[in-house]
Amino acid sequence: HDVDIPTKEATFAMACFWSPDCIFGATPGVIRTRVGYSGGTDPNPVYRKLGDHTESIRIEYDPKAISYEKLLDIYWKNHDPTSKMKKQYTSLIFYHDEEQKKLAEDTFKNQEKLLGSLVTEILPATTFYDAEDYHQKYRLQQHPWLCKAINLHSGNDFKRSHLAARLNGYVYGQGDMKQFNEEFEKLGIDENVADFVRTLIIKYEGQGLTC
Ligand code: MHO
Repeated sequence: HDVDIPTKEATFAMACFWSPDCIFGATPGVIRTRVGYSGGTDPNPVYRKLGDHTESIRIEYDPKAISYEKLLDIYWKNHDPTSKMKKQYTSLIFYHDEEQKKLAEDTFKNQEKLLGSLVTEILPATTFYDAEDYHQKYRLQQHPWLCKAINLHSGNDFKRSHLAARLNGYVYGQGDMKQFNEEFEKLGIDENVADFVRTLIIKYEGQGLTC
């Protein structure tokens, strides 16, 4: 399930982390995702006791296949950076280097021109606490037959697997049939599994994400 190529990291907070896990997971060039808590100073946050942390997603991407600008574009388009939320769901960009910081600031200014004042904060990436296993690839985990068929069992499997990242998007209407048909063989899944995923692509196509 793993893809062994050099990756870079990107980290965002954009409200409930289940949807970004689907959106980025199905984006070509994204290799792995994991969801967690970051941005605060309270030690060892958990879902029922987040303290001053925010639901966040950490993305490992292939910089040869997708740019950080493109990831930022997806970030801005898929949440509302103008609405004041509680800390759990606020809008944050965590940069991993100076280049990401600069691009985050530039796109922030563009968004501000378009939308008015933003709540988004741009912060250095610090400790990222992985969320509980049941939050990892949450939409995929709603299909136990599928998870078992592709050999995903432990929480670590859900965090490390490239296939898990992609299917978590497809089973919730992200990516599309064309993209799926082009890549399912490369992902190493058989026709049985592919057919199961196709029924879900059809079911969720165009439905829009809730959380
Ligand atoms: N409505 C969902 C949000 C979960 S999200 C990971 C729930 O309360 O379970 O914040």
